[in-house]
Amino acid sequence: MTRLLLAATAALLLAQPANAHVTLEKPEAVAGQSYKAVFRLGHGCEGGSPTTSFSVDIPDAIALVRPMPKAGWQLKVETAPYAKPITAHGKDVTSGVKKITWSGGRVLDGEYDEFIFVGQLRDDAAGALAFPVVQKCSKGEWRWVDVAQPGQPAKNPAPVLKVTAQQKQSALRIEHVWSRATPVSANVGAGYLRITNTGPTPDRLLSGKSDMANRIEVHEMAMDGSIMTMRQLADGLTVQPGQSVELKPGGFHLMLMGLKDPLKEGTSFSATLKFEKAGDVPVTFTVVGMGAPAPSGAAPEMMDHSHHH
Ligand SMILES: [Cu+2]
Repeated sequence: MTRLLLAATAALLLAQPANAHVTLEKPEAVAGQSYKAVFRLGHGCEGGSPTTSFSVDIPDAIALVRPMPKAGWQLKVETAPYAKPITAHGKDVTSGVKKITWSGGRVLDGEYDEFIFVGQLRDDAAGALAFPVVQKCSKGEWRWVDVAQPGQPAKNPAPVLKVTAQQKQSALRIEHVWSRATPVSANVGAGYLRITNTGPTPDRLLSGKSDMANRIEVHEMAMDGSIMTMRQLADGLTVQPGQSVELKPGGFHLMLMGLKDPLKEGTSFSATLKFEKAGDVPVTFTVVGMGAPAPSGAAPEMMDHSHHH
């Protein structure tokens, strides 16, 4: 129902005014994806004068732009530094095409033609992206550069691309989130859970935060010879695609540093986990008794955590 309503609203918003004579073949795109812009030219200038030049300004939200040459037309590009670099093939690209002009060709008034480029929508691109176009003819020109304001349609509208935000669907499944009660004197606590990565790329648990503690670190416990040691994983804990990682007593765990109140059996507390890609993920820890085993479904205990720190 909601989706239908949204679709209907989008269709209304995208409906081009009757006088829009340069339009984009595909007026919708998703941020972070490549986009092929096909500008459709429907007619010449006033008096039926044939079109001889077509130029388009490239907004900052689209980068790595490459124009498509057209037989019989000269292609000219103007480049400029980007407001911020964009990464392509592992390298930072700091400048690119900001204006494209096709000129020297001829489109008669009764004919149809297309002008094309490809580019990359930035991850943070959003909303209505206007591409100001200047169409020059043998006699006169059209400046399709106006942007509609609320309640005020554009007189000579620039072609507009509606960019929707990237779908940030979490590829992580987080289960068995639990903790253990702490003695009154304790200033640290531990948190355990299982992370499953159902997505196609690795992600990393970096840290966490909660009102219960000053900060939450990711720790690993391991044997150093015959001594059990604990260290913070400064680079976080990586979860590979298709894999599960269990944070459990005796292994990986979350460390609540600077505990503000003792953790009490039978209570729960909320926290936010921070992942490199998935971002902030809210979780709720269930606190079991000091000597109690892990809740059912969680990993079997390997070693009690209370001997550490
Ligand atoms: Cu620890």
